[in-house]
Amino acid sequence: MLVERTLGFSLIGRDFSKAHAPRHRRGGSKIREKNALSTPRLFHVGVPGFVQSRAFRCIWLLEEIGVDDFEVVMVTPGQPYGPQMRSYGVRHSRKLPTLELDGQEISESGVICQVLAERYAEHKSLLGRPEERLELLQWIAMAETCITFRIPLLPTLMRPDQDLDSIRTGAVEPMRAVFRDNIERFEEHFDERGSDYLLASGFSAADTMCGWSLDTLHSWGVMDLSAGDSPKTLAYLERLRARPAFLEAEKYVNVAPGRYSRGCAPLDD
Ligand SMILES: N[C@@H](CCC(=O)N[C@@H](CS)C(=O)NCC(=O)O)C(=O)O
Repeated sequence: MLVERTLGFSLIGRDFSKAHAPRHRRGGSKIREKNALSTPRLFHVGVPGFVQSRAFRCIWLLEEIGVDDFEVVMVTPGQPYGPQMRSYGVRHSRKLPTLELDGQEISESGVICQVLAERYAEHKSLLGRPEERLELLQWIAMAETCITFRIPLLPTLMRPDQDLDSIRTGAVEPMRAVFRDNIERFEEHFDERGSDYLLASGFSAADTMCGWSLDTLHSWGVMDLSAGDSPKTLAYLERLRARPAFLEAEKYVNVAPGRYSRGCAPLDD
């Protein structure tokens, strides 16, 4: 299988032995039945109207593909994620998203999106064409780097003896300039390509990755796409937000901590 080739080990036949291990439900997804795959389980958190963790990218991707059989565990915001996930059997990961898949614990939203896209590629490919692979991987990585605080600004931000004004001029404004420049990267891309999505071949995992970044930073006002100089990137974000799979994935932010199956249906513990 593609996913096994990527990871370099077999994902099939591994055992979940923990108390909250995902159920391998019968009669679920046609995709799962056909390939005898286990149920992917993602850990996620959200604060309504403010933020959804990067697990959003992965749930959105599963929705785009049409995977019926997956589980989402919502943890409690504001409390360390590691101990909460450990109560569900996660051993090492402390960050969201974490994916449990066939006994493996997988971190990093970009890796998770790629692994899931490869796993279900036969059903619907969100990996673009073979000749777009390099581009796909670059966008997947850029989704994280375009929203990261620049390292040289961090010492300024973290100094204990400074007031709000000096933080603003020393770290926040320079960072805004970096974000503005990052938006230009998207704007140039859509200017040159004239495509609706990042890859010329259509919607892909690159869009679920960069889409969360643009959506989050635009909502926070950190990357202002409405300022007038990035109309194509704004239109791109609006296209993404209108996708039924995006709207489905948004629902989890409103539910209480606990386990859910697709469509936010609560699962018994
Ligand atoms: N590059 C990682 C970033 C993971 C990350 O920082 N996740 C946040 C939530 S979206 C988190 O777990 N924060 C808690 C912490 O840093 O302790 C990814 O893409 O998954």
